Amino acid sequence: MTKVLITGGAGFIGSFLAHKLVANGDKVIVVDDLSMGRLENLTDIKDEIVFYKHTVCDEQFMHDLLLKGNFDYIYYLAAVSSVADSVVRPWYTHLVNQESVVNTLEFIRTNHLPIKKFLFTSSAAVYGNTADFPKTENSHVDPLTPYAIDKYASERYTVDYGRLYDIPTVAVRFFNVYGPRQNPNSEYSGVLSIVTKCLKENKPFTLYGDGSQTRDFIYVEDVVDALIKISTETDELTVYNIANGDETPLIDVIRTYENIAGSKLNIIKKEARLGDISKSRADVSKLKSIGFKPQWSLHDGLTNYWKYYSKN
Ligand code: UD2
Repeated sequence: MTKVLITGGAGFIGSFLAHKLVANGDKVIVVDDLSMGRLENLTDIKDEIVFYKHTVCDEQFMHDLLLKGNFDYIYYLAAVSSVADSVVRPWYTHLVNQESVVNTLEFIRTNHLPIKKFLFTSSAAVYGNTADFPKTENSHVDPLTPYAIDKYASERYTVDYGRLYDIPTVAVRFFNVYGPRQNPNSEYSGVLSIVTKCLKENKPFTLYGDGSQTRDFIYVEDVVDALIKISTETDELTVYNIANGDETPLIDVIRTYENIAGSKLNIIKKEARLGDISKSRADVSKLKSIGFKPQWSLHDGLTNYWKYYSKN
């Protein structure tokens, strides 16, 4: 039986990945300190997985787990995913977002652990505000925050450990992932999680800027398919963008969502956020070249999201 470790497996994307791998018949082990993730995200599969409430920063714990685990695949999603938090607590977030990653890679190297793949999850944040458009994996990077710097460094370490020490590694850069279970509780949460909450609870939504800013939104189930494909069907030691490859103005997404929900969002307009990117789109040719095709249109993804949120 294939054994899989998911760090951050109680989070938004990690919990979807855990569900999918359990459904595929894999043995899934989740490590999550529940700082961002929630145990409820794993309720449906709680009897089928092994769950450790633990930080990935605890070296001894991670070493014991890696040594005893005999993992085939390691999906590294544990992170402090808030950019704003990384600006407030750069040292702490650095320990989680970079040091824990290198520590894990180093343990795999020095103990010759026979893994099939180590996959690290990075972010489109590494591109910063560079002019290249759309973003290919070879576009310039300009990581502007501790979060982006750590993500960039960790993806380089990941690919480099692969090249230097012959470990099967790969890294991915997420664009704007949306879907059920995304935590809407901070003003820096994914915009669609905030829109969903405001629609549902009839609360005012603050629109920063005029809504013409574009984003490349991808539904979480497509992200999970991409992750599994990248880890199981490629050997290239490289980085992949994970996105749809389309850009949609935020205001259009909001209008579509209002139609689906059958109610109007109460929009309050404010100045654009400092440093907000006006256009974002990924070039996904590399991901497509390994046979990935997104299955969820924005309309279908939002419809499913709304259905889920209306039930829960
Ligand atoms: C995403 C990532 C961020 C970083 C960045 C790099 C998420 C949640 N954030 O930021 O971590 O990687 O990409 O480029 O994935 N907005 C509103 N009202 C709100 C919230 C957001 O108008 O209440 C706007 C926001 O100003 C932006 C757009 O919605 O123009 C998308 O915001 P976001 O925080 O979901 O994602 P983004 O792309 O800014």
